[in-house]
Parts: sequence; structure tokens; C-alpha cells
Amino acid sequence: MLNEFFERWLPVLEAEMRAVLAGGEAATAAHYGMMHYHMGWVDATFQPVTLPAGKRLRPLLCLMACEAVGGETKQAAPAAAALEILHNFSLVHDDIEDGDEMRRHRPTVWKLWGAPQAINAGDAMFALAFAAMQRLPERGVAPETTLAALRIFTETCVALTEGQHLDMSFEQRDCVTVDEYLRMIRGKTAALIGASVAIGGLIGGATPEADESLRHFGQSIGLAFQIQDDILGIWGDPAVTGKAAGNDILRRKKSLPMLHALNDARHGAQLDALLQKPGFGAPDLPEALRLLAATGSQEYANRLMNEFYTAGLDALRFALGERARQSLLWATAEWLMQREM
Ligand code: GRG
Repeated sequence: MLNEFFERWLPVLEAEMRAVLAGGEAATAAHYGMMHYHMGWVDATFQPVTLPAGKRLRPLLCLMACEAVGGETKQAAPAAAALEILHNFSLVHDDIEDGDEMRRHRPTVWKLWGAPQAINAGDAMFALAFAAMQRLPERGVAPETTLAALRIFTETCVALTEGQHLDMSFEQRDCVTVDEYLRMIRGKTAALIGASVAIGGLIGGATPEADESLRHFGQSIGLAFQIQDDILGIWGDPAVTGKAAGNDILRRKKSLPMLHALNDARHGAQLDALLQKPGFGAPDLPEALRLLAATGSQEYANRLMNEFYTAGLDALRFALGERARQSLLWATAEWLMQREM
């Protein structure tokens, strides 16, 4: 069921995104080439390639939500493209801000072309994401609906910056609570996933109440998705995730399992001392993993992830009623919880 939807709509989405990010003038070919590289369409010499790009999760959720409420799926294609372009812009900037050298098994844009050009290519993607949204009326979406979708889109951009601000500020702090962490991932991850579902529902003609529940569904599975990302960041298979083994531990990332372990009365201080040790590095990983196991941090994170996942499915039932269980949105939530990358 999911595969059929992907095969039907991925080419439509890719065509929409390629049209928005096309460029054209020879003088600025490299500017667009960097964007195309990040999207997975070309290699570092700007030659076409077929690569496993991102999961295209947000745009597919947008299209599915439109369909689930009885709308015409293709009308949502410009918004779906906008959401994926915005997501990719945020990754380009995030990689610069975090100093990450690899993304999706390839060198990051800043690593290849330098931070100033990467910032600039990201800025263009940010602006072009709004240009994509402005194509909605051409597909017959009413101006009021387009404006309402743009309002959600804009609010979400601000929420992303809030989440990113908190995430970066946590790096400078010794102690972060679970509540503070949840506030951070609400902005950084859940807001955009919630907006993707809400915008699709809005374009599809959902009632305001149903659309609010759809947004809640998206936000809740977004929270579950980020917690799962944290779990994979520590215990995932590097060959599958594309991240180096123990990457999140070595960077002392304040992810949920780590926060839980650091706040543990019996082992927290020991883990903190290990992380602060001068020269902390790969040989210390087994001991860090032992302490994480002793605090039950993986089980704790799994439990919280499942709570958000269940809350998301409840919200979907509220939005779609009996049809929820048979919907592609439900199947996608289930699929997400089984992912390994
Ligand atoms: C919107 C103005 C404005 C600024 C953005 C940089 C920034 C501020 C926010 C960063 C947000 C960020 C990078 C969140 C991470 C979210 C996340 C879980 C990313 C991974 O998503 P996947 O797994 O990625 O869907 P793929 O590779 O599949 O696309």
C-alpha cells in the first residue's frame, strides 16, 4: 500500500522540486549545483546521479493527509515540495552549525564548497521553499487556503529556529532536564512534521477540528521519530545510519538517553566524569555504553517514544474516525517506528 503511494507520488514530488530549484543561468550554475547535490540529484562535479536521497517523509505525509480527508492529492504537490525543500535547507544550515562533515553517506555541502557558499545555497533554498508554496493557487487552491497554509509554514520556520536555538544552547550547559529536551524537539523536529500533515489536510478540505488533530498526530509521531533518532544515534548500526559508531556519545550530544543517564542518581556522576575527562574519545565508548546500560536509558527512551507514538495514533483516530487504521498515515507511522536509519 505504501509502496504504491510512493511509486505514484515520488516522481510528481521530485518534478515539482526540480522545477522550483531549477536555476538556469550558466553564471550561477554552481549555486544551483550545490542545492542539487544536497537533494541527491547530482554528484560533487554536478553530474547527474541516482542516489538514495532523504526519506521524503514530510512531503509524503502532506500528500497522504490531503488524500486521507478526501482532497485532490495533486493539489498539495507544491506544498509537499516546499516542505521538503525547507527541511533540506535546514539540514544544510544544521550541518554548518554542528560542523558535521557527512550527511546521507556523502560529504556535506559546506565540507565541499566552504561554509559561506553553503550558507548562501541554503538561503536560496529557504526563499525557494516559499516560492514553492506560492504555486498553490496555480493548482486551484483557493487564495484563503494558500494564505492559511503559508501561515502554518511561516510559524513552523520560527519554531525550527527556536528548537535549534535550544539545541545549540544545551551544548554549553551541564544539566538539561527531560522537559527542556522535549521543548527543544517540539521545535526542531515535531513542528515541521506536524505542519506537513496539517498543511496537507488543510488543502484537502479538512474541518479545522480534524486538521488540528492531524497536526497533533504529526507532532506526536515527530516527537517519537526524534527520540528514535536519538536511540539510533547511540545504538544504531553505523553501516545503516551513515553516522560513525558512537558519534552522539563522542560529541557529548545531550540526546534523551544521555540526559536520562546523566540525571541518574547512582551512575550519572560517573558518566559525567567520563564525558568530561581530558582526551575523552573512542576507547572510552565501551565504558560509556556500560553506564548507559546500567541506567536503563535505552528502555526509558523506548518507553517515551512509544507513548508519543500511541498518542499520535489516538489523534489520527480522532481526525479520521474508523478510516484511521486503514489510512496511509497510520501505515507510515508504523513504518517509521520500524526504521533503522
Ligand atoms: C527555518 C529559518 C529556519 C531556520 C532553520 C537549522 C535550523 C533552523 C534548524 C535545524 C533543524 C533540524 C536539522 C532538525 C533535525 C530534524 C531531523 C530529525 C532530521 C532528520 O530527518 P530525516 O531522517 O532526514 O527525515 P532525511 O535524510 O530522511 O531527509
